[in-house]
Amino acid sequence: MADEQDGGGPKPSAVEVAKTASNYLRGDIAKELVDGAPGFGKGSIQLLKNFGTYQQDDREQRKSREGAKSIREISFMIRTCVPGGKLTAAQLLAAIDMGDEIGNGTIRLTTRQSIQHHGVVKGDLKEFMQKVHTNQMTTLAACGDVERNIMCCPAPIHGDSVRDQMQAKLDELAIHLAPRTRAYYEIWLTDPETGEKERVAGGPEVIEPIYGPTYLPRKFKTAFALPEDNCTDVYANDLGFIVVHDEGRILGYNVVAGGGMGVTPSAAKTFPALAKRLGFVPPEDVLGIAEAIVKVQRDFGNRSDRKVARLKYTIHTMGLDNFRAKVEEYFGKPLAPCHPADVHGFDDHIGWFEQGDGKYFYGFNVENGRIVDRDGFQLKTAIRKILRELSPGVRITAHQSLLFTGLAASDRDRIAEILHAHGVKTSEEISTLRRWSMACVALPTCGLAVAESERVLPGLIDSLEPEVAKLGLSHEAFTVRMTGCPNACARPYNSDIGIVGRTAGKYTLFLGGRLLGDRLNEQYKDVVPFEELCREITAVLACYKAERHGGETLGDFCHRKGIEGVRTWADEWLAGARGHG
Ligand code: SRM
Ligand code: SF4
Repeated sequence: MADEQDGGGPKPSAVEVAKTASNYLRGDIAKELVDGAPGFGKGSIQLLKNFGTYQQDDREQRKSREGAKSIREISFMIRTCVPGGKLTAAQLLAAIDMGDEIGNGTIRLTTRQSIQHHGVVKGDLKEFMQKVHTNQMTTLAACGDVERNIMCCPAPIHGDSVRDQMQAKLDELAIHLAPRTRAYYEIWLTDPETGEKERVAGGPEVIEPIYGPTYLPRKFKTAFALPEDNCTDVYANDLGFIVVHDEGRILGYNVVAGGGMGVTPSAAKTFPALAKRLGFVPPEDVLGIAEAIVKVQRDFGNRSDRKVARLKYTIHTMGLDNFRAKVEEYFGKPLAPCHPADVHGFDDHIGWFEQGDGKYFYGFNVENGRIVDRDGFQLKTAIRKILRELSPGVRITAHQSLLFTGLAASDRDRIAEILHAHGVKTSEEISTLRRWSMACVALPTCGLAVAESERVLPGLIDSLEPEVAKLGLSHEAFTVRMTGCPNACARPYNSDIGIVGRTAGKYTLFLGGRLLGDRLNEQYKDVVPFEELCREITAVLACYKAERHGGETLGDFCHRKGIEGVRTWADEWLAGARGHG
């Protein structure tokens, strides 16, 4: 229950108070940036998120400082927006260089097609932002209570005018929903040496026409998808546009709203949700309907309790029909009913493909999105070499991986040669299991992690691979998604197998979602020690192998048989009662 204000009505949350007093996100950031302290004050920490910047510390360093619990080595995670995951070789190279020069020597491709750097210290923040700007990219609205990086299928298939039109629509929408505040330029892009006021074109302050002075009650996420290719997990977003097309022409978009994954287990009022089908719009109304939905969320979202401030809760509280009516009022006309088209395919675009203009693209699986050099595994160096030598176009997928585009047929062997020379496998050499797995960042940087994720999933996959092979399931595609807490940054709640951090070393297992992303899974077992995960999952796979119907997918099988049925079967198998224990 939110606190009441003196005059009645719920008290705005601390973040709302900070935003209200911030003068369009400025607050005290500029002042605190040069105050000599290693970090920022509470209000600025919240405002910084709108500039893609999170104050963090390495949680392992914390532990190792005996008797000095309160001392933390503060550094920053910075997220750069990459709308639709589209960038150039030069931009990715610059991002990798910045990781080496200013960050922790790695970069991270995210589940929403953007890039994260970790380990940037306060004194280097401004230089970092200026480099991002020089690289023609931005961190503005990569995090915070605004529209985040908008997702779209990144596959560069020329001659597929539907995909082209969809990708172009994303670009329009990203510009339309971008915050207009000049705070970003004032704080980060002024030149302290020359005292120059702004490096970029000046002009009068523009009051936020869409967001207003307090922006949105919470983060807001949007994705585009094709019915035949839901590679962006459109139903996990606050707002989704599913293309309706016929013979190469986009007829319009089915609009879905109110998806979101994060839950707080201790707060029963929170839940994961898939977006609900709201209505259909022609292409020229995409910007208008998006703006109307954002504004309804701005005006009716909960501003006192951030746990229930996402659009999914606004819809839950208002009821879908009332929400639709309010959206229609803001939109200025009624919404047509949804077209029957819905998602029915999913492609991660991994592998070698013709792109329709005589050239090729190569979908390269980056395990958990981490671009790093380690002993015997020089992934960062290999990617640098590919980018410098072949100058491909680059796309980031919603599965934390890369597409190298515009390649010649002969580049295929060269890419394999470069990868092998650096101890890296090609996408064709990794298992289907690994290809479809993904983990969130979690420890040591994420302040919300209760368990490991990115650092332990590869090992779990190592142990599962032989079990999957023994069961003859090596070619089955199913999603395994792991997170270090229930906030669900790797979207575990609509996957075939979801593994969600419960407490240190222990996880909740979920089953019954699917690759298609249009069904939530259900809790299968709770508080499972990490060491038990391989056995538990193998038992589920054994059940699937024994009892599936025809080409049924893992998620569909678990859904049909029911969680209880799978559990009983798998437990008997584990106990040896089925002769396999
Ligand atoms: Fe996330 C918070 C990382 C995609 C739901 N997420 C965080 C923070 C910033 C932790 C924090 O608040 O202190 C994590 C930074 C960790 C670090 O050290 O880097 C973080 N989220 C990520 C990324 C990098 C995970 C990854 O491995 O790729 C993804 C960045 C996406 C991007 O480029 O914008 C990321 N986060 C997601 C997704 C997936 C998606 O959007 O498709 C979700 C679930 C969908 C959703 O939003 O509901 C997600 N992140 C959350 C939540 C829970 C939100 C909620 O409504 O309950 C939080 C916590 C919060 O907002 O309070 C969170
Ligand atoms: Fe951190 Fe939790 Fe998100 Fe993982 S799911 S990155 S642990 S907030």
